[in-house]
Parts: sequence; structure tokens; C-alpha cells
Amino acid sequence: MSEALTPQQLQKAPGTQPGDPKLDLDQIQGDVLIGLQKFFERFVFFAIQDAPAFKAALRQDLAKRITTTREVHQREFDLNALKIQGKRDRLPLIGLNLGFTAEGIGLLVPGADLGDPSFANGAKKQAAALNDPVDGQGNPTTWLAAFLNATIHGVFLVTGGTASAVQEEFDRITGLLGHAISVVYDETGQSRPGLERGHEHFGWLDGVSQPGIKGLSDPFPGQQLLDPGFFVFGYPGPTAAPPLPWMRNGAFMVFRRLQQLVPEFHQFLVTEANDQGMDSVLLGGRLVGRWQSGAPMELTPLQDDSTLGPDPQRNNNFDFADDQGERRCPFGAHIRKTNPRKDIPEQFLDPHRIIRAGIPFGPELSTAEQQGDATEQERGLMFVCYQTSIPEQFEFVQNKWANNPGFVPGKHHPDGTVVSVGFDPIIGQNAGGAPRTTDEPVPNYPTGNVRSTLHEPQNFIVPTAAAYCFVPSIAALENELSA
Ligand code: N7H
Repeated sequence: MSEALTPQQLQKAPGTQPGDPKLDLDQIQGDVLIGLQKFFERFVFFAIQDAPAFKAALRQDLAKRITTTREVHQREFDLNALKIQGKRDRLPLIGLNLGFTAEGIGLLVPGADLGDPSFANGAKKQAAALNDPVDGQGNPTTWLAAFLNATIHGVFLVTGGTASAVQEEFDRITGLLGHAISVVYDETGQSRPGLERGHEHFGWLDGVSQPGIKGLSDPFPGQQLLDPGFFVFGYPGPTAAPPLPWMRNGAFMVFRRLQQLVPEFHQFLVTEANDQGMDSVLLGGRLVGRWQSGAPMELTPLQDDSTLGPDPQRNNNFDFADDQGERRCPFGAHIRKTNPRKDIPEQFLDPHRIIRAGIPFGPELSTAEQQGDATEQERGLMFVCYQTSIPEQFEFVQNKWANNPGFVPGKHHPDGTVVSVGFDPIIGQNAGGAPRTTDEPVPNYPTGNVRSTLHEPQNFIVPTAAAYCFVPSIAALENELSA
């Protein structure tokens, strides 16, 4: 998750090598490649009630208010400068981005085919294929009613450094649109407080690893540098030309509201670690592939190093190539399942990378929840990711990697038997919610003489909503979508 202002982002310099594609930073919405700066992020899902009025507002006012990649990039440097001066003031930093579902695009540009079957189907129809719990008709059983029953045409992402800045922008947008839209679902995610800033609700530092982008990023050691066309249309990458010319500088956004059962997960770590005769903090680290501080197990397998996690020069400088016995990190660890690095050849890895840009939602744990080991108030992650193909990127990672116990294939135990890697213990979903296993939770570093299996009795992440959107360029908002 790139909750903006990660250490990487703050320290990153604009890097363009000769021959790199020239990105149109004024056209690409700001959340796509770098991430809007956000302490608060309001997700405003809406239905268009009056298409001509909506188009008029979009053309005249809204498109100009959208925060671009250039602005986000500039803000990083401004913030970095403040940080260097030791100033920690919260700036308003209002951000606004806008995406449309297939139904929304269909209303604005009738007959438009964006060439992505999952986008066209919509998130609800794709839920069963992701192993979200569904009923006999394929309807998700754990989703919020608004995402099951209502028509959603689009979403505004309203971000800012303060709650009041976000509220002001929300009022401005809804004021401009008047009766042209009705709000279907509205929820604000926010960074966790104090030292937990940048950490998701299970406790881990998030936003540590993102792919670098040619023409934009100066890669840190170990950071893969990819063609921009994997994430934004109209540039070198998997698809030479977008299916429609106005898709240039646009991207697909996947939104998933993922509830996290935090006390239950922590209790599970303690019980399981006890059964396996190990430390629960170490077990958690092996399931994610990083210590809570962000330090990779690959670089420090037996004890945390709190200086490593926030250090972009070191925190991705590993590739699993020298760890074919799961000694440092299990094959099934969340970060190894979702980015297996050198476990698989580059040509099978690159087409499936995503840029993450989520934010936590919900309150901190109450004392009662901590003491009772049971969730009473909902909390979790507003997971957001960007790509140019939903089936090949988000859905592929969730379905073909995290949910697939056979991935990574071709791994062997020291005795020659094949490793059944198991599910991603964080996000893996088994059809019907059946219990899941993952290989080698117990550290076998450095000797490799322990063999163990993790038994997970339940999912600790519950999908509660999803939407597939297209996030157009500024020009498309001003022209084709508002014509
Ligand atoms: Fe994951 N977590 O807290 O355990 N994730 N993730 N994720 N995730 C990552 O590198 C988490 C989810 C990826 O390149 C970290 O930012 C949680 C989904 C990918 O090394 C942590 C949820 C999908 C990476 C978490 C969740 C992914 C990644 C390490 C849900 C895609 C980069 C810190 C509530 C389908 C891997 C970091 C790499 C990293 C957690 C969801 C994918 C701590 C709690 C749905 C590609």
C-alpha cells in the first residue's frame, strides 16, 4: 500500500535515463503512479442522476480540480524540503482523483469498449473467481449492501493532510455537482496515529515495495524498473496502443475494502507459535516476509533490525535467489507470493506487477477487543491498485498466485520431494472458506533441518466491497467523457 509520504517517495529524485519514455505528468491522475499524499482519503462512490449536468460540471470545473502526477511529484519535493528543515506541520494538501466503473463509462460514452473483460463485467461478477464467499447465484455474501444492490457509476478519491481539508473539498465537489449525482457509499480511510503511521492494522509497515517506472523513478537497490505501459496506457509495455485513443494516460483502478480481523489474527499467531514451539513475532514475520518494522526476513531472518525497514537503500535489496530452502523466508510468505522476484523468470513476473495505493480504515483496537481477542468494530484496508490489465495484474496476483497452493511451482525439499507451497497466509482465499495451509512457518535458518506446516483455521481478511474503475486522463475528462 502506498500511503503517500513513504520514505521511498520522500527521498526519490526524478530519474530519467536517455531513451526512457517521456511521461505526460500533467495528464495522468496523481494517485496512479506516485500516490496522492494522504493522511485522510475519502472514497465517494456515486451514481450519475443527470448525465448532461454531470458532463457540464466535469468539463467546466471538475477536470481542472483533478490532482495530476506533476502536482503530486512536486508536493513530494516540497514536503521533503520541509522535513529536512525539521518542520512537521500538517499541510492541507488537498487531492482529488476520479474514476468510473464500466456502467459509468457506458453512460458517458455509449458503446465504449475498453478492452478489459474483467472491467466490463464489474467487480461483483468477478467475486466468485477470486474466491470471495458467494451464494448459489454467485453474489458475494460478505459485501456491503451498497456494492451489491446499487448502481455505482464512479468514485471520487478526496485526500488531504487534515480531515477539515478533505471535508471542504468534498463540499466543493458535491456543491458543483448538485443533483447531477447521488452518493451511494462514502467512507474515509485514515493513516494510523503516532508511531503506527504508515503501518496497516495488523501492525506492519506498508508501502515498502513498489515497482519503479521508467521515465519517472530512480530505482533503489533491488527495485525493479518497469515500462510505464504496465500501469498507464499509451506507453511502451505489454500493450502498444490502447484499445481507444482517449484511454492514453489513463489506468484501471481496483478497489477492495478488506476487513481485517486484527485481535483474532494476533491471537492466532500466539496459539500457532506456541504449538510450533516458536516466537509469535517471528511467526508473523515469516507469514508476511517482513518484520512489522518493514525489515525483510530475507536480509535478517532471525531478529528484527528496525533501521532496515524504513531505509529504501536496503529494504528491497534482495531477490530470494539464494533462498531456495525457505530458510530465510517461506515461499508462501505474503510478499514472496505476490512478488516472487527471482523465484520465477522475469517474463512471467513483470506482466503481473501492480502499483498499490491503499489506506487503512476503521478505529484503533479498543481495550475490550484486545482483552477479548475478538473484533467489535470494523477496521481494515481500503486496498487500491493500478494497472493496465485487471485480469493479468490484480486478479492474476490474487487468484493465480495468492489463492493457488501450487504457486510457486517447481520447488523441492532437501530430500527431493516437491514443496506444496500453500496459500498466501495473509490474503489467500480458499473457495468456500475452507482452512488453508502454508509450508514452513518455523524458521529453518541456517541449517534447514526443520519441516513444518502452518494450519490456518479461518481467513483473517474478509472482502466487504469492491469496484473496478477506469481513471482517465485529464484530457479525456475534458473532452470525450464530457462531450
Ligand atoms: Fe499486501 N500486510 O500487512 O500483511 N502487503 N497486503 N496485498 N502486498 C505487503 O512491501 C497486506 C494485498 C501485495 O514487492 C506488505 O509494502 C494486508 C492484496 C504486493 O515485495 C504488507 C492486506 C494484494 C506487495 C502487506 C494486503 C497485495 C505487498 C509488505 C489486506 C494483491 C509487494 C510491505 C488487508 C492482490 C510485495 C510492502 C513486494 C506487500 C500486507 C492486501 C499485494 C505488510 C494486511 C489484496 C504486490
